[in-house]
Amino acid sequence: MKKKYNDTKMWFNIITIFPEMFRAITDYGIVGQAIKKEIININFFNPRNFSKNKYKSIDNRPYGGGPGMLMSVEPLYLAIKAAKSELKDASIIYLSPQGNELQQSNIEQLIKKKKIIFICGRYEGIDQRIIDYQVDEEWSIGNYILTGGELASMVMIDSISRLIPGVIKTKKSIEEDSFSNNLLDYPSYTRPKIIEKMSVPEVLLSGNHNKIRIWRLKQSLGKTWIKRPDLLKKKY
Ligand code: 4F9
Repeated sequence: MKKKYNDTKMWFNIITIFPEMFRAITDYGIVGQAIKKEIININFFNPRNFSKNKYKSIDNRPYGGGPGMLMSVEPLYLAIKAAKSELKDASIIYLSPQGNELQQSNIEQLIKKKKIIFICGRYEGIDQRIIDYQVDEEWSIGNYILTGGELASMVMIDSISRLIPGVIKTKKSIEEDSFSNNLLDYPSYTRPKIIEKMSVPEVLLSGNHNKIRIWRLKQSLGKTWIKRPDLLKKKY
């Protein structure tokens, strides 16, 4: 089937032995809607379907010994080949604790790629030759270990997807995000004015938009100063 490419559409091919896990993002919320609207396209390539041995095994022992197993090279390699042939010129991303730690600014760059193949490792990881010869970028979502790369890929897809034009309705809500200005969010309130004796800051009810803007900036600066002084260093 011929696929139409356009400027804003984002294509993700995912190499995983657990494609069903991705229902957590494909079947719900904003990413789910964007897939329905065909702003985002996600396809899966399961190494198990490329395993040539009798038991369809997809793990193997590491050379040199040691605990645990690695993903088998051949099924993984064939899955990558299939994913590449369906998505020409895609960047190949591998999620692991060895990668650079992802920042919002990196996500803003990644959205420009339009076509991304994610390799989700399981067990103790993947053969170094795949990383050396196939992978373009290796990223970490934080300094902790997961049971596999699927959740990390979903985190990346989720944060990339919300920046695609048409996925989130108002551009303003993206521009005002924490981190896009290196400040934490100001506190927000909605109706009613008072609940169980807890009230809304008076200034927000004043209708004075300039005063409100200054109050919000002060709140953002104060909160960032106390909770994330590292972000202020980046700003100035
Ligand atoms: C991937 C951890 C990205 C942090 C992949 C086990 C991972 C990970 N960021 N942990 N497999």
